Amino acid sequence: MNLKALSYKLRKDVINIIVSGKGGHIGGDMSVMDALVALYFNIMDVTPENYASGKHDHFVMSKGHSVESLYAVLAEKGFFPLEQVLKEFSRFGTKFIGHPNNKLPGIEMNSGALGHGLPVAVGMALACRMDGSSSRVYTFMGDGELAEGSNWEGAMAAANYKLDNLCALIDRNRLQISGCTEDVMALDDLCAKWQAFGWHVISTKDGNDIAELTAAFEQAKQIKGKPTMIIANTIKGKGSPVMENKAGWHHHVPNDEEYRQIMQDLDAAYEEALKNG
Ligand SMILES: Cc1ncc(C[n+]2csc(CCOP(=O)(O)OP(=O)(O)O)c2C)c(N)n1
Ligand SMILES: [Mg+2]
Repeated sequence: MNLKALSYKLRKDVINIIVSGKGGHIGGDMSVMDALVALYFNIMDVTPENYASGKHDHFVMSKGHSVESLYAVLAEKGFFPLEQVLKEFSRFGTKFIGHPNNKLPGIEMNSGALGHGLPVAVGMALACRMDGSSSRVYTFMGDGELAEGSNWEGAMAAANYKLDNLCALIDRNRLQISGCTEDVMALDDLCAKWQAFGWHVISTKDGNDIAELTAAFEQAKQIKGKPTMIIANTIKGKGSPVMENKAGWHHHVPNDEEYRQIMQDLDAAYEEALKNG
């Protein structure tokens, strides 16, 4: 499968989900999509078939506001039909709400209140080890999310317990809800911070490059005695200049003209990926 092309097809699904539900965190959906595609299609052992057994790799979407990207990926994996997401997302009484909900197949943890994914993933990784399970635990966080102090308690605990079955990823798009992370709550030197907390750190050159991300996840599997943090240097709104690097597109529903332009850009990127793939 041409995963680069798939990532642009899934971005189009996300745009349609957001337009159908009249709301959504579009910018962070676009920046994290390539990491989700690399994880779900190259790395993680989890399918609709093995999910009920509990014997599979585990994922926590800590940056829960990017749920639309997770819905698109889980639909592509066959956990539920995309048509159902399009029909139900954000409508009254649905399970397809605006943040991850563990009543849905494929979603193990409710999230959305930032800062809880890593601490819970630490507990899941510890539980896997105590059960003698070889399953690995993954969690994706936002960079703005790191302002929550609970992350740093999780960071200490993961290193303390030498959780080499845990791999976290930061969607380092350098924007949060109201502007640049470095203006709102400065994070750099982010690599040095995680290293000081006892983690193996991989900083990607291009956090929207599926091959580079896949190599990073593979490297993490080889690391013994410590957890791994992948800092994915991404572009918020990746896929169309209409959305890219704009804080105002953190949560935004495209109007008709924006929608047409974004879909045209995503189609062009899809075709380009097919040609080069
Ligand atoms: C505890 C908590 N406080 C505030 C919010 C509101 N909120 C939703 S998204 C967001 C910004 C997150 O920025 P970042 O983690 O960088 O996400 P991304 O850029 O990947 O979309 C905030 C403050 C929240 N969801 N949870
Ligand atoms: Mg961010």
